[in-house]
Amino acid sequence: MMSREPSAVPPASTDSCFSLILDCAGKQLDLGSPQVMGILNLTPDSFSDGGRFLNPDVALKHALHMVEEGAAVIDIGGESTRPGAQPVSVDEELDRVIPIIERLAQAIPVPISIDTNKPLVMREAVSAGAGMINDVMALRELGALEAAAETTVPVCLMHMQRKPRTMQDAPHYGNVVDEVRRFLRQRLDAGEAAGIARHNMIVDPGFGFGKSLEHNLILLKELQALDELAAPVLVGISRKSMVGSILGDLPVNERLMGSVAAAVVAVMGGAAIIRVHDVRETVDALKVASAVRSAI
Ligand code: 9MG
Repeated sequence: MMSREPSAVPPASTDSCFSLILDCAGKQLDLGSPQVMGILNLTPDSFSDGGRFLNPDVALKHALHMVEEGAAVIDIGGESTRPGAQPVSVDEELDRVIPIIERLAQAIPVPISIDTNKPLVMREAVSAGAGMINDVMALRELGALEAAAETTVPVCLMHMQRKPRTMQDAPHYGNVVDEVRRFLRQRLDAGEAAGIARHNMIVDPGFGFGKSLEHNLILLKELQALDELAAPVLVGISRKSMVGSILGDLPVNERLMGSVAAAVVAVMGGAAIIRVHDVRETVDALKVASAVRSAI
């Protein structure tokens, strides 16, 4: 079992209206200060790191490295959600993620999050040791609400217009902030009605999921509008095309600085969890942002 040095991140403002410590199947995720979620894609076709972690030993080594760098939670996915991605069968997804979750759950002190929208994958992943569900479909698949409620682990509900294959075909909103907030409120209500504790739900505006660059920028600028939902906010911008576009169409492997800048802006806007590929750089930047945010 790895040990982790206590985080030196100063506590964020104490006016949060959500539970600061999430119980992730026995492992804790302390949201008293902004935390970093490290990405582990076990897919051949993810936009940034597709194919890099198909070898289980390489995947485990990378996860351990992210924990050493300060990741407070590791998000494991077996199906790409990039625009145009092809769907994966339940069996294929289970084959990709379950063996890694079983091994990793024993090896790291931080929670594992399962990135899936499939009810069976949610159940099996939590049985294998995952302590959080990250669903880009916000539990809209048939049976997902019930599966998530049964597991009793925290769930991240993300906004997406349409589905990954078509979401970037001319996305349109009247008022993107109002519509995203209304959607997330409705999914929180649906989760609660299905038996998920309110304090166990996280919300995510879904940067890049059915949104133009302008929609993403407005959402990031107005992130605080989600405070009304009284739930921790998770933000995923790492290496996404919005960063590449702002920086003059930079390729994926040159988006580190832009991604870190966006993470800082998100934390200043109240984000509690930042989902990233580059853990160490983001952890350092968030320590600075968090110190400024909590200054009195
Ligand atoms: C799986 N995945 C890819 N991008 C994401 C994002 O922005 N948020 C969440 N919650 N998951 C994401």
